[in-house]
Amino acid sequence: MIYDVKNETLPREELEQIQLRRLQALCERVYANVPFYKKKFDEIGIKPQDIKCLKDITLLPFTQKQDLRDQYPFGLFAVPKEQIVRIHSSSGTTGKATVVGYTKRDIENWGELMARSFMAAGASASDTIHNAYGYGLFTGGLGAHYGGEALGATVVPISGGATRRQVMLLKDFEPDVICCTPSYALFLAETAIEMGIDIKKLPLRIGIFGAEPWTNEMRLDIEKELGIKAIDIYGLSEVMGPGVAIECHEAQNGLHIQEDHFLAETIDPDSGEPVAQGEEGELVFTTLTKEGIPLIRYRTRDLTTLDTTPCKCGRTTARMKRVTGRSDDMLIIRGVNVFPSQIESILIETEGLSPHYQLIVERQGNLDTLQVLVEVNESIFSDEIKNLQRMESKVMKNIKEFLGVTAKVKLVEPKSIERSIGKAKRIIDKRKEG
Ligand code: DLL
Repeated sequence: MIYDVKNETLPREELEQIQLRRLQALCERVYANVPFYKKKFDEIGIKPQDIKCLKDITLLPFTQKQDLRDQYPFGLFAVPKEQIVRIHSSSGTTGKATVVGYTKRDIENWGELMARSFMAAGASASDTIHNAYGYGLFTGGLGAHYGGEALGATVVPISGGATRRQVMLLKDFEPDVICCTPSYALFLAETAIEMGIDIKKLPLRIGIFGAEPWTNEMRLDIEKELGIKAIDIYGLSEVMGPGVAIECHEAQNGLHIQEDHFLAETIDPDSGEPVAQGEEGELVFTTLTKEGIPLIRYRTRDLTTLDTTPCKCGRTTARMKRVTGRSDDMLIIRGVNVFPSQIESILIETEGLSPHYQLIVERQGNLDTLQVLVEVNESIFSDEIKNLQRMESKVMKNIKEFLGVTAKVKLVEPKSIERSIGKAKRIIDKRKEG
C-alpha cells in the first residue's frame, strides 16, 4: 500500500517539474531571509533567478556541518524565532552540537513523510508501533512518534533503555512494528532470551531500523533472531530526521528518497563534481520544502549510489543504496581504506561469531594498527583454547584476503562488549585520544 499515491508515484518528468519550482522558490527564500546564504550566493556571483533547470543546482554552493556549527545555534534559521515550534539538536560528540528548528508546517510535513515511510515498510493504521528510538533532542523518537500518529496507528512511546521492561511490553502489548537502531534490536533479542521469552513467537511483524550503518548480513541475522521483516530507514537531523528515505517491504532493495521534498545528488567527495549515474558518491541533499532551516546542497558525508529505475512497489522515486558508512568513518590502516561495515560482513558470515564487535585503532610508532574485538556464541566460548585460536586466525585471514588489511582479531566472551541503547559505538580510535 502507498500512503500518498499521488506524490509517491509521479511520472519522473512531473516530479522534476515540481522539484524545479520548489528549488527556485527555495533559492529566493534563503537569499532573502538567511544572511549566510545571501553572502555565499553573492561571493560566487549567483542570483536565485539564475536557476533555470534542475541541473543548475551545481551552480549553487554547498553547505557543510561546520556551517551549522559556525552559525550555532540559530544563525541558519530562515524564519523569525516565533514561527519555530520545535528544536532538535545532534549530540555533538564529534564537535559542537548542530541545532535545527521546525515550523508548524515542517512538523506536519515530517509526520506525513514518516507516515509514508511506515506504510512503505508494510505498516498500517491498525498496527501498534513500539517506538524505542530515543525521545528528546535526537530526532528518532519524536520523528517516528508523529509519523505513527499521522498514519493513525497506536504508538507506544517507550524510548530507549530499560531493556527488560521493553521486552515485557513487547510481550504484553503485542505490537506489530518496532522502531529502534539495528544494534538495539539485537540487544532486545538477547535480553528476551535471558528472560525466557521467544520474540519470534510474538505477533511482531516489522522492524524499522536506522540511525546507524548496518549491513545486509546484519539484516538477515535480525530477521532470523526476531522473526520479522527488517526495513532500513535513513535520515539525518540537518535534513529533517528519520524518513528522508526508506526501503519498501515489497523489494527491500534500496531506500526510496522522498524526492518531492528532498533533492538528492551524489558527488565526488574530493572534487565536489557530480558522479556518473550508478556510481557511488557522497550524498548531498537540498531541502525543497523546509521552512525553519532550509539547506542548500547539504553534504551528508554518507556514501551511496542512486538508482532511478522503476521499483516493483510502484513508487517512482529514486532509491539510494544502503549507506554502509560515512566518509568520516572510513579507517585508513597503513594506506588501505576500510569501512567498519566491511568488517561486519566478514564477522557475521563466520559461524560461531556474534554481531557484537568493536574496532580499536591505535598508533604504534608511525604505523596504525587495527584490533577487532568480536564476541563468540556461548557454544563456541566453552570450546578448547586451540579452537578459539584457530577461529581468530581464520577471521584474520579473511580480513586480510578480502579487505587487504592486517587486523589483530580477538574473540571475547559473550556479552562483554558494551550494548548501546541508541547508536552503537563501533570504533574506538585511540589515535584521537590524547
Ligand atoms: O540518525 C535520524 C534517524 C533516526 C534516522 C532514526 C533513522 C532512524 P542523526 O543523529 O543526525 O539523525 O544522524 C544522521 O546517521 O548522516 C548517517 O550517517 C547515519 N544514518 C542514519 N540512518 C542510517 C541508515 C538520525 N539507515 C546520520 N543507515 C546519517 C546508515 C544511517 N546510516
